[in-house]
Amino acid sequence: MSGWRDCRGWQRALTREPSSECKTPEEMALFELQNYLAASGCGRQVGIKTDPSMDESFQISESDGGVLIRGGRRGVLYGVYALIEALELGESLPKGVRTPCYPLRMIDCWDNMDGTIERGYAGRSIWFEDDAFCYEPDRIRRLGRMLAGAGINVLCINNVNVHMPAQQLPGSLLADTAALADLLRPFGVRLMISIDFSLPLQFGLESADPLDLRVSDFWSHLAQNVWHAIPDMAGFLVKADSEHRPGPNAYGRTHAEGANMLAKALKPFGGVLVWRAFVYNCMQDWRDTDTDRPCAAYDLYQPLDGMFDDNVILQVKYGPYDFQVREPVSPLLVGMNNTRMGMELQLAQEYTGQQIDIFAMPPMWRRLFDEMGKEKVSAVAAVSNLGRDDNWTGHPFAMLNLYAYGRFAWDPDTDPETVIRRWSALTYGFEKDLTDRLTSLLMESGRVYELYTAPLGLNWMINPENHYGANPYGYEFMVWGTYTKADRNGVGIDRTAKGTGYVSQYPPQIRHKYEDPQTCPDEYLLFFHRLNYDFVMKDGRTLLQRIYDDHFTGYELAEQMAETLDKMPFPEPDAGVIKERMEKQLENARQWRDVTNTFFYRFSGAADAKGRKIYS
Ligand code: GCW
Repeated sequence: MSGWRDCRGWQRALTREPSSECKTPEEMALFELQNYLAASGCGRQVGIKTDPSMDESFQISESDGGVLIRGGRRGVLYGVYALIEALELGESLPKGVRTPCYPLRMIDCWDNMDGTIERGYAGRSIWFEDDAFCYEPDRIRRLGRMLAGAGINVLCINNVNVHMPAQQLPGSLLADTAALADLLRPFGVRLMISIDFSLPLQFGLESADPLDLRVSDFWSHLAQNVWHAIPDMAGFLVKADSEHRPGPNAYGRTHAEGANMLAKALKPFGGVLVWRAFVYNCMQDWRDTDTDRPCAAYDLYQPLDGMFDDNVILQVKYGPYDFQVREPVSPLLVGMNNTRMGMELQLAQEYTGQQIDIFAMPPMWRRLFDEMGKEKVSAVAAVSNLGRDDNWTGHPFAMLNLYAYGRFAWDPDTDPETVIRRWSALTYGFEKDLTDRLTSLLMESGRVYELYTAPLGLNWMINPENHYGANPYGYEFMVWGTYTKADRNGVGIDRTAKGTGYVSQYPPQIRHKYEDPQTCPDEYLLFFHRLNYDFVMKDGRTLLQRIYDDHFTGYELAEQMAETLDKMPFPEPDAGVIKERMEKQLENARQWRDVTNTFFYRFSGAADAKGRKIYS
């Protein structure tokens, strides 16, 4: 990837680096506008008018050949980016007042201070190295432009599994965080940090009990320091009692007590406390059939509905497991009516191809928002797919997911195809038919990946260490509560009332759809049901034949994707990377197809009805 310096991708039209002179989003808005108008020679008269009461909203109006962008302090910057996109795409200008649906549109980075990124697939951290902050300010400004251009306004800079030299938190670490916040402020991006619930212990307190006054004083004092250094800090993010992280349970306290204590410390400064709901028994004995991991979060949090302070956001992963290719929306996201909720998505392709295999996420998000109802949450977050690689995301197409996430965060009614087409056109500027072809390839990409990896809701048949590659029994006897229970007769877990009862966590209209295998969508069939291989599916095929067919089809479609991409005139360096990764994807898909089909063939003893090769 030599010679490839922070390629501009969908922001190609912005030819000049964002200026270090701009200190506010209003100044940046003016700079970006002039930058664009000069470079594009578009000759339009464009004015900007700030109306602070509009905050993040903007309105673009046209009169007598002139254009006026009216908006709040941050709104005008969003307005400028919206104008530039419309002009670049040859679209008519956005009409009416545009306001983001969710006030908190977050990116959560799992960056560690040693420079590594947990589940990162695009190189090292952009701002950490050797246990310290380390970055080029220019690159941070480019990042700010990218986030603001996508409409994202909060960046959580460190891993929820906190590995920070805590002692420095009130000192040098804070000064450095403040310097980073200064660089991102002109883009309307505020920072958040992940904190360790047991931090008081590291400062010599004997306990981190949330009901101990010394503990709450400690946090209040820390919050004072943080907001003194960074007055517009967005808040703290916490992973507690989850995968061996410390939390309130150690002191016999509930998660509401733990979260509220922290929230109270942040309240005077307007900060939010984002509390993750990724809590389950990660030391399960696989012999224990009474425990079903997807039930865990709802069982724990639903009884606490209404008990969280109003500056707490309960952040829930989109599905009840963990970012699998296909999970139904978490019942917690539909079942908490008196708590501020946030949905957590994952741009990092941990289980979706690791930025090697192509996986465009907008169709998945469309489905999730439709299943959940956009009004159920008041915030969205997404685990970052960014890193120090020169193109930011490893695979150039992975940038689509960041861009599209921002669009969904502004408007959860976003149409997946439209957002993919816009990104494709902005990034590559192909003729219409090529853009159409790229758009439909990307639209299908998630489905293709699903077919050769995990069709019909068959999750977790992967390598446990790195979460990449076929390994049907990889998770079967582990402590993680992740089982498919394949045997010679069938596969899947019965999550109906007769089984683990998970389906009962949904309201009736959703429950009824899933609890009967005849009405349950095929994509979720083995998530909700345990079925024999000779079960007859809606299309008349047996379950086993569908498993075989889906894997064969997935591979064939991946081959077709490779052919289509080969004929597309991507510029270098994208062309080389796309080709090299597609080759790996094909290798991966072939392995996945054959390993999985052989696995089920060995158990069932039944050959493929179409006589295709299944290795014995
Ligand atoms: O599935 C797991 C990931 C961990 C991650 C965890 C979480 C940050 O494999 O790497 O830890 O989810 O979301 O907390």
